[in-house]
Amino acid sequence: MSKLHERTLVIVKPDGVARGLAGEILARFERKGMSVVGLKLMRVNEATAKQHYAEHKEKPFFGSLVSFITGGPVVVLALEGQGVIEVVRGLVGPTSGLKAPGGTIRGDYALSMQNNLIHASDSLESAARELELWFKSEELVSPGQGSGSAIRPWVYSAEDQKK
Ligand code: FUP
Repeated sequence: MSKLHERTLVIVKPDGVARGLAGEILARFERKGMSVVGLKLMRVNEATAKQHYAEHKEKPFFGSLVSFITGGPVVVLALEGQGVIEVVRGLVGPTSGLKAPGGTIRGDYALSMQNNLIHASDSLESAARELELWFKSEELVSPGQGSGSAIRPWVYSAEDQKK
């Protein structure tokens, strides 16, 4: 697949949705030039939450994390673009809102470790696993068919577009 079509999974967690920040957060990704290829508001059931956070199942905060993410609606996004997995992690910032620098999403809007507004896949493997867990294939548009197609020639150089 073209490097411009890398994909990542982003969740605006219940705190972000309840605080009315979903639009603000989505706008940051749109302004960066990324393409939205999947988007929905939904409730998370416990089984999906546990699968999503499976790597943390032995951690002391696991139960609290599952309660938190299932405690209200979330907005789930699939984003596409060159290097999006790493670029989105950079825009989101370090895990704790207390440590995240200003300019990052968590740094600008969060004051907690758990209530840190947003989840973003951290590797190609987790992005593939999480996109599959959260989206049915028919809920995602084809590569290159997401939002922002009109600006793509300005976001990417001619060289980028050959990748
Ligand atoms: P991140 O990749 O930055 O979202 O963070 P992790 O995958 O390390 O952790 C997943 C979630 O667990 C975080 F978003 C917040 C929560 N967490 C805690 O509540 N306490 C901790 O000590 C570590 C993480």
